[in-house]
Amino acid sequence: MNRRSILKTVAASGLAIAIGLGSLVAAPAHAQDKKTIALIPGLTTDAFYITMRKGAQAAADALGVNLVFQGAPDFNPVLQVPVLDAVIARKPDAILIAPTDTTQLVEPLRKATEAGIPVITVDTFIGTGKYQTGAGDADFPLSYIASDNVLGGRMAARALAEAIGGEGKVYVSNVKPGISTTDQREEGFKAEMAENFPKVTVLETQFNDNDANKAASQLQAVFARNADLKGVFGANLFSALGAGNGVQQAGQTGKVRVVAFDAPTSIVDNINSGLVDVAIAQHPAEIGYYGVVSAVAHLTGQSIPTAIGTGFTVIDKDNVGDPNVAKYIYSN
Ligand code: T6T
Repeated sequence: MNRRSILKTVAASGLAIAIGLGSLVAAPAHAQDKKTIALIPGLTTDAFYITMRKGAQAAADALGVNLVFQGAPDFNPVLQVPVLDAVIARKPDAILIAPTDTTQLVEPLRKATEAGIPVITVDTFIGTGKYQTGAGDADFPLSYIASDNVLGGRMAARALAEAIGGEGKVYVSNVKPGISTTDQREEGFKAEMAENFPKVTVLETQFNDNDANKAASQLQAVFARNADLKGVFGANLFSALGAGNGVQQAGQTGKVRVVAFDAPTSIVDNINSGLVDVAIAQHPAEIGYYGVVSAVAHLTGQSIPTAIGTGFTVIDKDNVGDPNVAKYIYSN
């Protein structure tokens, strides 16, 4: 191969990686002007955010920027705000954050913008999630990168309705009101049931504060009040884990059907044993990857989309063994 065709081949393979990165894949930054991007997760010990961090780190390595990962041990705005303040004080070049409350993070994040630090929200949003519109007082983040959570809730409703034969009592095991993602999943779930499954009764939502043990006790309490309970939708990792454990502890595996949002490693056993019918895996690594790419694009003078949607993979007993599906199971 002559020099020109080698260059062409290199350029072509580079193109696939660089789609959307524009000039960002050019020369790596010099050590002293290496940009630093901070990623603040909803909480540090959740496999969803651990997987997001891996995607973010992959992009940071590819683009020659530093990634700092700093968060609180629980999904709680009271704990997240001091972490955010500490990150702002270190003056990173950009902040990626999963805000733990749609309203309580607005003013703390405004401080970042006022300090000249661009903000992108990942996974969750503040305000309405419609950014850079000139409307409302929470549209200042540059971009929102996440799953379509209303759609995810609708997908969960269809899966659960199918599992229970289109009729009977179900409920949503959820974290707490005020979190954009889980609020939207519940909204989508209820809308889908109301529109397309009139024989399904959705009981009152049980809020577990992201505590799987509480979600398990709540399942048993709901079952004690409703012996004809047919199913439960666990609206995030801990809600689903706990609701599934509750079903197992009540001796109802396969009788009270479970649809889980998120895909921790334990989901494989839970699907294989029949405890969980369907898990809707988000693509957190994609969220992290595009978060860093977008931040670097902005920092190098490119315009960026105000919203980027990432995908889902629906996992059930028929495909859980397929490596192309299993790769979406979250890292620990
Ligand atoms: O479901 C994810 C995330 O999307 C949500 O905002 C909070 O809970 C998780 O992190 C799972 O625990």
